[in-house]
Amino acid sequence: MSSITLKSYAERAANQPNAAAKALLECMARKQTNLSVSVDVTNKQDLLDVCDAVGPNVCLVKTHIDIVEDFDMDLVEQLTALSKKHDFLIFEDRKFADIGNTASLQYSSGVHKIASWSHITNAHLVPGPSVISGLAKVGVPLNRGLLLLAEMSSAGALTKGSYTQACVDEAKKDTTGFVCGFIAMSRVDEKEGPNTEKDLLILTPGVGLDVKGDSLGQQYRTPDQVIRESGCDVIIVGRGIYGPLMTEEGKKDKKAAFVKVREQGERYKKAGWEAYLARIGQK
Ligand code: 5FU
Repeated sequence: MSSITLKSYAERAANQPNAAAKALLECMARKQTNLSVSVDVTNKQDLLDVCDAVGPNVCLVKTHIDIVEDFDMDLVEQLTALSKKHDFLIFEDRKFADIGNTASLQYSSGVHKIASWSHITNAHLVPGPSVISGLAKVGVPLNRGLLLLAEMSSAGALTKGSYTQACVDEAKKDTTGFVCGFIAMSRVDEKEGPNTEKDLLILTPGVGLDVKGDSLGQQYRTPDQVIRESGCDVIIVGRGIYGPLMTEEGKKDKKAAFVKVREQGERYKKAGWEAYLARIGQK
C-alpha cells in the first residue's frame, strides 16, 4: 500500500468518513488550493475584509475568535456568509485543553458558541482522551471535525516523541469519528510506514516565504518544505498574508494594503499548489 502523500486530494475526499474533512478536501480539489489563511487581527471589520480579500484563494479561514475586541454574533453571520460566497471552511484555532466536561461547555457555549459556526477546531491531548469525548458530544451531531495538536511550530515545543505518538494512536483508534487529523509539522501518522488504517489530514502552521521566524519563537518553513518534503496537506499562513495591514504604511493606506494582502494570498496559493502537484507526481 502506498503513502497518503501520493494520493490526490479528490481521491482522498471520496473515501473520507468525517464530513468536515471531506468538505475540506473537496474544496481543496475544486478550488485548487491547499492554503489556509490565519486571520489574527483584533477587529471585526479587518477580519471580514481580509477574508473577503483572500477568500477566492483559500480553502480554510483560521480564526482566534477570542482576540477580536468588538466580537458579536453578527461577525459570525458575516463570516459564514463570506464562507459561502467564496467557498471556504472555517477553523477556530481554540486549542482546547481541559477535562471533557469543561471543554464541551467551552466549545458549545459562552460568548463565542464555537461549535455553531466553526467547521473544524483543535485540542491538545494533555488531559487525555476524555477531551476528545467531551468535544465529540457537541461536534459529532453538527458534523464537525477535530484536529489534535501533535506537533507545534514554535521553538522548544514539548510536542514531540511519545507525546506526538500518543496523539497519532488516539486519532487512529478514535471511535467517535470526530478526529480527522492533526496540527503537525510532518506526516506524523506515517513515521513507521504508510498509514493504511485511516486517512488523517495534516494542517501546518509556521509557513513563510520571506522570513525564517519572529521574535517570539515562531519558526517558518516554505510551502515546498511543508507540502512536498514533509508530506503535510494544508499550509497555514498568517502574517505572511495579512502582514501588509500591520505596517505604518498599511495603517495609513488600507486600500493599498488590501491589494498587497490579496497578492500575497495568490502567491501562497500558487506555491502550495505547485508543491502538491510535485508531490503527487503531476508536475
Ligand atoms: F498550533 C499552532 C502552532 O504550532 N503554530 C502556530 O503558529 C498554531 N499556530 C497558529 O498559526 C498561531 O496561533 C497563529 O494563529 C498562526 C501562525 O501565524 P503566523 O503569523 O503565520 O506566524
